[in-house]
Amino acid sequence: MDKNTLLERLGRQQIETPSWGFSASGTRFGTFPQPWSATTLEEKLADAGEAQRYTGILPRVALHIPWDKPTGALKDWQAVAACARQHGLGIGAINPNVFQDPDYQYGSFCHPDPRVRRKALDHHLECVEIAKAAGSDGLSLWFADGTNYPGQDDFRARRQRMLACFQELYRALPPQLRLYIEYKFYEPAWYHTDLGDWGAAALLCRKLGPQATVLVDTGHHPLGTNIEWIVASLLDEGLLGGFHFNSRKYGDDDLTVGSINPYELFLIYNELAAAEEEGQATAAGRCAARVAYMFDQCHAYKNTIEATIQSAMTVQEAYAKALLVDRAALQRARQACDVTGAEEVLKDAYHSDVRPLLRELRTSQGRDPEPLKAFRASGYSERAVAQRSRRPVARAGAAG
Ligand code: PSV
Ligand code: MN
Repeated sequence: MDKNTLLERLGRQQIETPSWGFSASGTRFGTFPQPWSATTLEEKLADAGEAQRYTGILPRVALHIPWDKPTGALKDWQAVAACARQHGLGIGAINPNVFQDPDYQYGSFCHPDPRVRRKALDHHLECVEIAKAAGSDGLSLWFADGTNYPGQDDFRARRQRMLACFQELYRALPPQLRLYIEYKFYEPAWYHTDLGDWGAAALLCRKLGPQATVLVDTGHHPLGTNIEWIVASLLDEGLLGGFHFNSRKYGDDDLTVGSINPYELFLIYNELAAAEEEGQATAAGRCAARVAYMFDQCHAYKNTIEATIQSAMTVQEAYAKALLVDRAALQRARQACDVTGAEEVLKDAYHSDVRPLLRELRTSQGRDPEPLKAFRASGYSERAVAQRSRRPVARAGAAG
């Protein structure tokens, strides 16, 4: 690929930041106060705008409802969207929350009680209206639904209840709004989860229609799962809707993307870049062109904006390396069953130093070539600490 095409493709890379990634977070055992962390929606948008200003690839913020409902000066969704615009941002995916209210102890869309299912569905319908008002084109859906002991509930009845709720939700979607249906194999339910894997999510999408797609959260698989193969399979089916990027060592750790497994991140991007190159000619190519990329990370130990900028730089590097894969050589090696040769093609790209290329990209966009260093030198965090540190820390939510 020539350098101009490379720079042009890198220049189009975009990732959404999660509003909750800028607030104080912690572990399941507690939330840690961080003097710089954002408490209000205005502060989250300001911080997200700062991360965007330095990187240029984070133009939208995903919101979690009700954590991010308008309050105070932001009196409605138009005001929220206007505030985002002031910070150079748009509103990304709207994330309903049916996992914290005590009514959802035994499930939401799968709950045996129709009253609870109705409440969960109404919340989703409210989120459709929020998406319309805030200018978002996606709902990102995650369900904590599952059971904790054998025999607790009827698996098939739960599936049918979930499908019925989804069908009503789907009927309420305007044509531009996509559903990103997220799966997770366990937690908070320990015996079974109703949307436990990509197969369950994909089957549901098939039953619903083309606006329903699967979202892959990289932290939501059993250890050792081949995520790049899942990505390839979903692309091939035209069902890959989006990502929640983060990194993990043991469970759903929500660590900074690429911090533990950068080669895996590269291999995921390799599948995406290969599909992109097929363009409109294949289902995978058409699907890849519409994937919604998002971070879903909690920064309990790092400065939140620094961690976000670091994440943006990491995904830029992973994507740049994936674009450098010599596809013709890879194809030749595969065709000849040259296993070592094929792997070496990938390793060659993976070991390339793409940082000079990315510095050139940023300079051409009028940005500092070293976003993390530039942000650290800017004094923004010090000013935020001075303004925010005397306030009580609100738990803005961080289920991970
Ligand atoms: C669940 O673990 C999840 O990944 C979902 O995306 C939620 O919306 C998010 O975490 C909340 O932190
Ligand atoms: Mn997630």
